[in-house]
Amino acid sequence: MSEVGYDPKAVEERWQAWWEENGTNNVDLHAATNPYYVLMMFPYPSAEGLHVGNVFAFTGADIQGRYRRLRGHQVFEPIGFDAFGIHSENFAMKVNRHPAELIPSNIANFTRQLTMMGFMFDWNKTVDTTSPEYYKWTQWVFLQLYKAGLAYRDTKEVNYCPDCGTVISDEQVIDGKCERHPNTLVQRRMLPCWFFRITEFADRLDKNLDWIDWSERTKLAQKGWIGRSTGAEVHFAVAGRSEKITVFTTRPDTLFGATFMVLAPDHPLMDVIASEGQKSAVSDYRTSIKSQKPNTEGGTGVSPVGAEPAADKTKTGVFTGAYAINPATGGQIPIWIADYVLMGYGTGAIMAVPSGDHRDFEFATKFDLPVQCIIEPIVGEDWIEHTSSLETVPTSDAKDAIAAWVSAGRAAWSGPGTAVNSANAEVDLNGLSMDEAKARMCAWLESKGLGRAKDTFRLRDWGISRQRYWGPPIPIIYDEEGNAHPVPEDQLPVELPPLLDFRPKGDGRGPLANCPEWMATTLPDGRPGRRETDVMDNFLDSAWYYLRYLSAHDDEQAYDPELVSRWLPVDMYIGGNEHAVLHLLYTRFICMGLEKAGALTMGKKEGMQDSAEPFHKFRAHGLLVREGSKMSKSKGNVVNPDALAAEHGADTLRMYLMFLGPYLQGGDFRDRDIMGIRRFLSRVHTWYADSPQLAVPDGELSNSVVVKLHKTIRKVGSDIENLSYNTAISALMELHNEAKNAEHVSKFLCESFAIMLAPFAPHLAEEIWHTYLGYKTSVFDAEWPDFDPALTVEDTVELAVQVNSKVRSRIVVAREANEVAVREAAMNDATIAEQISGKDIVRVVVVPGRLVNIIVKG
Ligand code: ANZ
Ligand code: ZN
Repeated sequence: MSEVGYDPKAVEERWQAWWEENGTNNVDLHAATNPYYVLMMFPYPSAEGLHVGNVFAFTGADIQGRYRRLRGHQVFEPIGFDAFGIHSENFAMKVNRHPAELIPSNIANFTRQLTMMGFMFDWNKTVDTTSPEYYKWTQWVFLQLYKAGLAYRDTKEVNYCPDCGTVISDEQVIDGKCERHPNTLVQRRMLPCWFFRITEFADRLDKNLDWIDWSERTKLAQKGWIGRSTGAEVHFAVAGRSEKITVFTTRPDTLFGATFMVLAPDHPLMDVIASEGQKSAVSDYRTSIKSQKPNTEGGTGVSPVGAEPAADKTKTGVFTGAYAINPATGGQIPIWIADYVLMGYGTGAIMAVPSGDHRDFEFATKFDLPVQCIIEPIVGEDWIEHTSSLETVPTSDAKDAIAAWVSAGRAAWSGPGTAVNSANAEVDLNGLSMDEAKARMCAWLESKGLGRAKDTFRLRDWGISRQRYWGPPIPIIYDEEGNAHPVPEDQLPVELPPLLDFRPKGDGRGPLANCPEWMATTLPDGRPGRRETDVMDNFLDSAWYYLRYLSAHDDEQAYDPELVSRWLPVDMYIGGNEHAVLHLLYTRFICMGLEKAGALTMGKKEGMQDSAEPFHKFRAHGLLVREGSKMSKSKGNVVNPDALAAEHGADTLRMYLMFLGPYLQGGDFRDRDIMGIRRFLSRVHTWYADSPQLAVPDGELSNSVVVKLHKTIRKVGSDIENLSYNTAISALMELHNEAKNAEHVSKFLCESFAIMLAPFAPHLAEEIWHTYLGYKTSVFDAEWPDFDPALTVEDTVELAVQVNSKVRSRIVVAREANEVAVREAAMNDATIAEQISGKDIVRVVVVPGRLVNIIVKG
């Protein structure tokens, strides 16, 4: 097979220049009548340049954009740079340069590489989050949320990474360690910080995941993070006092079995209710907990949200000397304090039901507290998962033993069962199933004002303060009393001063705090003021960038409402699942917040049940691995796309990456396989160079080629829509094999193949379109070919078509096609249509599976 003529470098340079000259990729946002917004997670422009993993992700998104365009949409496919943040800042410190100095050359390098790969980006609408023209509006977003009551400052326990020298968000803590410093335990520090009230939307953020068209694994991760618990809030009176203790429980059905209460060590009521005799024991216990090293792995410090203290840990706690009244039994129950109850979850207080909850059972066992059985277990095969007991349960006769042990208070049971010992004069749960008992208990509590059904979420407010330099300053000014005032919108941006020493000092204050000239300012009312010195979390920059793309150079507004309602929600968003609970949750919150502030109204899209959801569809792409392990810098197995593109061409690299495996699952990068794609594209090129002289009218193609072509059109279209690129490429290869061995080709075949190749190998397709198929306009202004459904059914038969009993043509139809369909197919056949045109049809005879005979007159 000769490679004569295929010079990827020349082809790619030619068409990239042509696209730029002709503005092929630029869309008129205001004029679009059939808009399609395809978005990919924009990159952080690192000094190392584009990673082949980025190329993998972007190619998959670019195929969507190019395909939709061929389907008649005006496609907006923007790109930008997420250049603020610790990552850039740490790198700058490492190489002893200023980040502001490094970013422009990194962006220039990324731009070169992205252009080289032939993505359909509209370069007129690109953004750089570190430019004042961009972050002016990031600060504006903050102010909108502030006005809507969604931004607040609070001094609470936050996650502090000593190596980062800053507070980080809950989402950036992985198993108690910093996501950037996997060996560094995150500390819990009391610091004044700014928060976004994401918890206000917890219910909505969770519920929308039930219908939104996103990758399942992304939705699952987000649901887990939001962490809805369905249960009830119950109020307990404190004996002899006016205070009430409210608990959150997922098991209101077990209220009759609540034999004590436990409060978190830092529960605010603790100082009030502890009895004189127990005050010092309580305070000693609290001190002992505080002094323990902050740790989230079974230690006794306060854990970040989501981290449960290890189950096998021996329980500690002390009696407060106070008693509460169980509202169901009317009995007095002791109130304890223990660190297995966390202040940051629910209400920071629990009703302890040792017969139903293993942690409570362990605690009751250790401190000799009463256990009251309130459930008759339904013991199944999985009994062991639901049991915890004082003694070792014998496995032989366990099933029988369990029920007896639970009723004797020798074991706790968390599995299914029937309520027992659960009645008072007003409410009777006995004999009910767990769910029935929950509902009845909630109804009773509500009727008595003692509680209500309620859901609790693990999600906590988003801490956005960073005590670092490389981010947009939070637009707040303090007066001399320390009250916060928003910076007036017409004074934005609050520019980041060009600090030479931007290293964090680790004192809990940002580097801007060492810049008194910058801090000193004036309040709108003329009083002296002091600027906030924290900068905003990098995730805020990326939480609204898809809005800014639409108005990238608009000095008057963050985004144009008309464009927002025309283009949003984004039709297809593609990115990595590592952002499931960070970026993807924050963006959803930001849109809900901006909508609440009256600052955002998106358009309507089919199937969208919430007007503030920014992404109609989201698909998480897979990961690229190399020899079995994830490609990453630390493993030293990162592949540089420059060398590969230079050697084989961007089209080959694009197509190779898409051919590695299912796009949504990822694939293994093996360098040697790239030659297979290179040879394929060469053969395609040669075929076009040789074929046109063989072209015949469509009707004269052999049937097997026709069927193959129509099946391929159907398959490639639906595969692209399902992001199944590897199978689409296989289908193109098969079609090409069949076509190149065929005696003849037709115009429709040659054009269809070029169009179908175009999303994958845009440069070569453009070359073919112009040089061999003779067009003067872009292949991307062509129309995706239509397939004939009758030709694509799997089980087909070939029928002879006769006109006045003479065979004139052959058609392929579905074996099960009915007479009407067969007749229609016969009449529509190009040859037959010509033969019978202008004649009277007397009769049509269909012999199933064999022939059609059309009798005509005249
Ligand atoms: C009584 C009860 C009886 C409970 C029973 C469980 C089983 P999830 O599913 O994680 O939401 N709880 C509530 N707040 C807590 C806190 N701040 N720290 C530690 N534990 C807390 O768990 C909810 C259950 O965990 C609640 O339901 C409560 O114990 C406990 F047979 O209440 B339960
Ligand atoms: Zn860190």
